Amino acid sequence: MAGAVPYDSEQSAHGDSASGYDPNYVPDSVKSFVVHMYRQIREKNVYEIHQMYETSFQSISDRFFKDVPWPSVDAVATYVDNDHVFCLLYREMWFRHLYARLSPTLKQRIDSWDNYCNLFQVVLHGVVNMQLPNQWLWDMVDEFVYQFQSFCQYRAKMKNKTEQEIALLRQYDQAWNVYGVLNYLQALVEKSSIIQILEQEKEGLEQFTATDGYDYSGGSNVLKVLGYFSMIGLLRVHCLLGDYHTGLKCILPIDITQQGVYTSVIGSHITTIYHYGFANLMLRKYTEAIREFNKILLYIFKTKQYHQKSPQYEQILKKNEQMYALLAVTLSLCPQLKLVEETVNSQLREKYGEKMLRMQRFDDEAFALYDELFSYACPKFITPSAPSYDEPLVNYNQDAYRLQLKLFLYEVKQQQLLSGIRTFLNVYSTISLAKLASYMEVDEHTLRTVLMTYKHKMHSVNSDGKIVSNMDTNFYIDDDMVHVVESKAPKKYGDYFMRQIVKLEGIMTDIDRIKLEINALVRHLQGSPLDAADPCLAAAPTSAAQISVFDHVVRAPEDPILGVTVAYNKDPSPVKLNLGVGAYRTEEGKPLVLNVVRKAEQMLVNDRSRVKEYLPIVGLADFNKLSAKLILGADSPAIQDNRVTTVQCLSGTGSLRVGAEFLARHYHQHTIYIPQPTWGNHVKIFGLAGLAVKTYRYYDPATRGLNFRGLLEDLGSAPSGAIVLLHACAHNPTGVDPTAQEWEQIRQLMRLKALLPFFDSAYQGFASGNLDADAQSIRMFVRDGGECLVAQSYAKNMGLYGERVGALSMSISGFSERLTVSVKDEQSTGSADVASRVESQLKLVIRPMYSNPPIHGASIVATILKDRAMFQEWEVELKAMADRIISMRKQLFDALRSRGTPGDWSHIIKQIGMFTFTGLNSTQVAFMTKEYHIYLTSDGRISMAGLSSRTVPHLADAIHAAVTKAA
Ligand code: KET
Repeated sequence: MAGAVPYDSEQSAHGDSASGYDPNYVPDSVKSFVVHMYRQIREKNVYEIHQMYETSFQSISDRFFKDVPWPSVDAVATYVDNDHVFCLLYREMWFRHLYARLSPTLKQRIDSWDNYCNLFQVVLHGVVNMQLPNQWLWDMVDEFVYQFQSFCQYRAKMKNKTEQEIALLRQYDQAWNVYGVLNYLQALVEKSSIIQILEQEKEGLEQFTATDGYDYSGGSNVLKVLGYFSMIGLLRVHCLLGDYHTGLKCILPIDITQQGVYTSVIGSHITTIYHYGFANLMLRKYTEAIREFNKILLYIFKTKQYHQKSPQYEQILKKNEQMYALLAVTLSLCPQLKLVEETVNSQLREKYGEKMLRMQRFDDEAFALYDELFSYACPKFITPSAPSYDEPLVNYNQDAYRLQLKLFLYEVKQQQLLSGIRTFLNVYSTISLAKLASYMEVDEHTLRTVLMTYKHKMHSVNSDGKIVSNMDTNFYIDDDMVHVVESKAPKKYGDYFMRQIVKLEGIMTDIDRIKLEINALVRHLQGSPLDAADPCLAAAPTSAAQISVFDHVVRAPEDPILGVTVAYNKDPSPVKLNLGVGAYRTEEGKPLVLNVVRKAEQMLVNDRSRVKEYLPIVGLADFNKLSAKLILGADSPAIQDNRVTTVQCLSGTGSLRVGAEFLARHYHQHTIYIPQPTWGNHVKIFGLAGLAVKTYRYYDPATRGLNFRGLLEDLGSAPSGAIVLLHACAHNPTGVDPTAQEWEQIRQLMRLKALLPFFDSAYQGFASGNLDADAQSIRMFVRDGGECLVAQSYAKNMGLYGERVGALSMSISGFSERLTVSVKDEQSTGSADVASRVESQLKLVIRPMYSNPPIHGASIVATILKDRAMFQEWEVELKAMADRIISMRKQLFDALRSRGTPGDWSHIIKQIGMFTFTGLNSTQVAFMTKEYHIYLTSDGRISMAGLSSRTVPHLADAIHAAVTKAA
């Protein structure tokens, strides 16, 4: 069926607050929500959709629809071109909200079923061409199963049903029928080919997990991901029906030991493991249950703080508690504590320590505890079939639960016999049957039976049909003796103790030596005659007569970039040419001080009021404000909302380092991904700050262009939250930048995976000659409202290399403020406050590093940025530098072509910014330096700014010779 649920008087009886509810009234915020959402869906902006779905929907619900439904779909349809699919999605959310906050009527339950049928039909017939966030797709499957379960519960409570309700139940007997539910889930699995996709992924033929199920080539992820989540839906439904074996079979295609798309959404992760663990517990596969409960509980323990604001938070906590209860139960039946990690163990002790002790006794009280914990933690079992409506109306909604409880307790009872055995087997290595029988107060025959039962009960069948053991202690009977064998090798403590002993001995020796030294010193100070034979005094390492205590220090190699200048300076040749460091030179080969810089300096010198006092720790306030504007744009909403904090640092390098130190202290993820290749200093800056540095593919030597696919794959498989270093423009050393469209895809991927962007902007204005154009990549990330770090340098674009002027800006997420304008007043101070707290911590990073930054360079920059005319003058000079570089590209390219140098040199023209990544290898570079006195970095990078019309022919000759003569 289509159209809205008629919200008639009978159905709106949800208490007083609903009495004024008009299903056709659409508040402005809802209007803008649906219009915006519809547009984002059409434009496939998954990140925005995700944000609206997670944040705006909740806040609008809280504000307007706390205890009434959202406006009817008919009322909003006009705002979204009556789009059929969008209306189905809207209704799905409409019902979900209704189920969560009110209690649905029978008619509404039936209508919701209809809506799911329509929605799944559309998806199954492949006419949905959109990209929806995994969170949403998961919620759909999750809610579908939940409503099914809720319907079964509702229907089973027959006692007070009205005649009208029973008539409806009879009439719509297909609604939420178990076969229909299973069929839809199964159809989604099959139609999506997800099982084949996951198979092929193992052979490297498919990319599903690495992209979190998203399709970056413009396709739709909806069917695939719904199919994927449906496997988990099936597991859950089969568990609700008590068919654990089939349930586990349904998720076999998902490798539960690895991260996967199911771990990309916390709800799906928890639901999967909860049911997986529970099914294993019921099938007596205790070790498997313990292992997975342990892992997920540890995961929740470590990450729950990040979900505090999520609408799922309560649910997460509840499942967490239930899984502790299940773990307590499982461990009591199978005491494999060594599978449990320390943190989880201590939580478990706190919650259930005492109960677990009592449960091990297997008396009536223990039995009651098993009952209690099972009942608290088990799924809401259902009876899937409809009752006979002609018989007396009784409630039977507890039947399924009682049956499962009975089965479980029956198993527990059987284990009772076995607990004694376990105790004795743990103590003895061999014991005679007679003795054991007497300890256990049974006859030998019974004991043999019990021992066999123990063996049997401690085994189970795994998914491949193989019998596996859950035993911690194993035994065999030889004649009349029971021999116990440890089934798992005990941990080797020997090594550990040996290492500790050696370490302690070392410490003792050190202490002895220190004692001797102090004694000698005391004697010395007391004026007692020096004992030349005293080994301590004689060897005092700082005494003048000795060789240096730093004698062991080895010579470090020169820096790969700055070392080129050192070598160049030593070369006496008149034709020598330095193309190593990225520093601008004029046509005459001279360093350039911009006119506008000279002017600003003159103004500063003339201003007698200027003093040389310390700057504040964060630097010059004006400079910081103007720098943020320059990079983020004067109209940046982030700046307007006061959620940007900027600190002056020592040029680009210092800004990167301060940012890195801050992240190492205050950010939960300590892995940073840097492009391969990148500016060589990045590895050291981030590594020394304590971050783990990994690379993502960036450059493809074959095409001398961007390896976009590799980049997406690598970022796609980065752990959620990882930091990613991005060159804002004019990538160093490759000169290859993503296109605007590629940037957009990178942004979407990063936002989805919550990867944290850290931009290095060392060349703003040098790529295109235009300051705004070169900042587009950054502004794209700031515009979406998410978090972002930027390190800015004025070394190149203002030619202030040696003045060390730069800035670190951090833009704090301001999502809620921007999208839910109507609820702004409730949240508006949040981000600005975070920004100021962040700044306070940045000060703690800077103060012990260099206290505060230098004043001169920042004053020059502030003077220029502040004054309109000077700013324009700077733009003209900057453009001239960029243009000269571009003309050098053309000249070099022409020169090589005219020489007929082998190879395609078009990349010289295509690449942008200060550098050309020539593709020359290190042998060819060495040849050029030796024979032609041309200095460049060994990776073949040349600084185009170091060239001039005069030196181009010399360089072209050198390259020609290197390519034709050197290997
Ligand atoms: N980031 C990048 C990408 C970069 O190329 C440089 C400098 C910097 C940051 C730092 O510059 P600062 O001077 O701290 O603002 N690169 C050139 C100079 C150098 O290596 O120090 C270069 O690659 O030649």
